[in-house]
Amino acid sequence: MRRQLAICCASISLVLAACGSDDSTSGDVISIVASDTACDVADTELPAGETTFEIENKGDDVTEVYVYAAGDRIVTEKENIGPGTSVNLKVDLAAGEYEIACKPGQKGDGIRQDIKVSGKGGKALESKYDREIEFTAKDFAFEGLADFSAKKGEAIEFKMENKGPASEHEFEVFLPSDEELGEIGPTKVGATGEAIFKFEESGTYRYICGIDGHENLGMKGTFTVA
Ligand SMILES: [Cu+2]
Repeated sequence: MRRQLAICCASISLVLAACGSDDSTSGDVISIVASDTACDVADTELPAGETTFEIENKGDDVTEVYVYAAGDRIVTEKENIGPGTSVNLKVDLAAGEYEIACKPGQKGDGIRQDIKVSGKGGKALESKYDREIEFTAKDFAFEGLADFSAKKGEAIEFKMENKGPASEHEFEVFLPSDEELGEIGPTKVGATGEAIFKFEESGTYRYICGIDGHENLGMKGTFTVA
């Protein structure tokens, strides 16, 4: 099914959900069928340059699709792909070896498919961040950060899933000087909040949940950057 999205956006203003993001295509169009158990990439040897992955989620769970370069460095990603929906993901890859990961349930390492890109063109990787860490907030504790530490200069995407049962939670990070570095804002039960933090200074960082009283209930901790 190849939808004419440019026409869709101009003439059917009610179909906003399908038009909210840049869903146009460029370069070769390669289909990816994501399900709860598979990540079928129609072509695994691609020419360098622009490619559009046309992703269809045939699973029962919300999924996301990542393109990784060597060392699990994230090239790009598309999140929140609902069951039965399709989205486009444009890439501009230089020659090299990559992996595509479909992540049913939007967690873990995902189902991986190797792809190889060859020829001239495309962009070398300039990742927005070096890696990501997933952790949870519950009433009233953070879990999954006990062993966390970072290298000076690393940029890391933090993904916090609120596992409830009742309260919203935040994740505020403070520099060794105790200035605030940044935060994941109030995140509802069942939702996942995200923020990218770049650690320019070494030392001990502190984090808390900034919602009234949660720090004193135990939602706090520290990690080191070295
Ligand atoms: Cu909290």
